[in-house]
Amino acid sequence: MRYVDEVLQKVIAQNPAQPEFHQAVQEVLSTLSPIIERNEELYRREALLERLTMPERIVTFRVPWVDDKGQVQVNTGYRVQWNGAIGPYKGGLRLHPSVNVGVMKFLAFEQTFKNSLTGLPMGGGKGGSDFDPKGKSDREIMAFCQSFMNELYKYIGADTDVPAGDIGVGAREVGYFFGQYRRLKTVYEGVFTGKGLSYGGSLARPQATGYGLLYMTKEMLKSNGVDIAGKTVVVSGAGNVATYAIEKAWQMGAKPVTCSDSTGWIYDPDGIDVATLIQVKQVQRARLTEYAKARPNSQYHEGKGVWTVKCDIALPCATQNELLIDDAKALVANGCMAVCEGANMPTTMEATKYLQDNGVYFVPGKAANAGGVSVSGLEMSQNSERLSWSFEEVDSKLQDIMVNIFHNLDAAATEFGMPGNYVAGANIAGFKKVAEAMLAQGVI
Ligand code: NDP
Ligand code: 2IT
Repeated sequence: MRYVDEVLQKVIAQNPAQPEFHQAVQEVLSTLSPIIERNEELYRREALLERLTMPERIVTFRVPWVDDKGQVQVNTGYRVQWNGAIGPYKGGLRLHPSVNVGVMKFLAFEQTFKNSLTGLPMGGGKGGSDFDPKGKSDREIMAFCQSFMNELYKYIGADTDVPAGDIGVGAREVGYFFGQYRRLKTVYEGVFTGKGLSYGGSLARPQATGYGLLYMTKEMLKSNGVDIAGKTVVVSGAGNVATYAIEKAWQMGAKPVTCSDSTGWIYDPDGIDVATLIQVKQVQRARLTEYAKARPNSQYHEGKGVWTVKCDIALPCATQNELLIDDAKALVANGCMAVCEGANMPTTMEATKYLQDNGVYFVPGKAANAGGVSVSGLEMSQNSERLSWSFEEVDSKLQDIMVNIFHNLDAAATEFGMPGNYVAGANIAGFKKVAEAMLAQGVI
């Protein structure tokens, strides 16, 4: 049996009831064969894939907090430190009721390859909790964040593990986490990224994932002879990634016409208005029904549906497994030419294969959404030298990083006999650096 298949079987057997984790490992291993086969004996002897598919450490902890009625609530907290071979663990914290250990593991595993692709010295990690921030007061959010940090502070630090935002964690939550860390440790250090500008944050970090997604999309299309200007774009999500993807799509002369949240979606024939979206989701923290009220030409629909809208480019920016096989069929039938993932693993393997088989350019999240963690890496650099760079400087470095990632994965796909397969290219290019560092460091 092929080494990659043996390891996948072990992963599935040893990690029961973790379907998202199995999916992430399968997606990576199924494309690594060409590079594994070049060094199979060495990799087997070193148990390289067994080590790469197992976290260095998982911390699981209790998070008790008091709600506004005086009732004690209890959530589970996690930090998964996947692989530190190329730098301190780095990755976001997610607050969402769907969080469990399998979801955390898939995200930390993906993050390891993503961070490698950025070219910056960051290992892979992820964390979070099954806490649901929806409908909570500011005080309840703070109480939760402080309690979470009362345990997490022991395991993180500027040179060990540097968390950031993800679903349900934005500037407000990062502020509460950072404040509690500083209080407990009596140290002022760059232990978090995505911080506010007044306490060590980087300009352009809020925009970085969405902007980076569009820089990647534009470069990928350009290398295939296509201009992004004038293209119709459908976007899912209405949070950090979606909002700034929509903004940058406009700036590139494309027209983003949809967005969505966990209850419904918007089709705006005039294009999504970024100011209204920010007002509704970031300021009011309201449902998208409020967007429709403010923009009478737009249509609000309950449930899922953005992938049924005719488009040239689709950008899933909400959550995992939100683009299924029927969605892929609808996109192909409507003439969609490119899918670039803003979210982590939003497309199922079956849908990905269908898109690729039907000639749709497909860039996986670990490459396409790497702009966020890249600017996190730049925030760490600024914190280390105790300086702040201008928006233009950060943004220009972000553009260079995204363009480089594309050309690296494109070259890797070609070198290993799968030209145009950006999934394989991203996995191989991300794997190379981590594998080399692990082998160099011995049996760790
Ligand atoms: P936000 O919390 O800012 O926004 C998430 C959006 O997706 C919201 O509109 C939310 O709806 C919707 N959503 C979340 N979960 C679900 C679900 N289960 N079903 C339907 N809709 C859902 O998160 P981000 O924008 O930061 O993250 C979005 C994706 O991008 C995630 O996959 C994340 O891992 C990934 N990512 C984020 C990066 C970052 O820097 N923030 C970097 C790289 C990747 P509602 O408004 O109703 O909650
Ligand atoms: O999935 C991701 O890359 C993020 N949520 C951002 C991680 C980071 O450390 O900036």
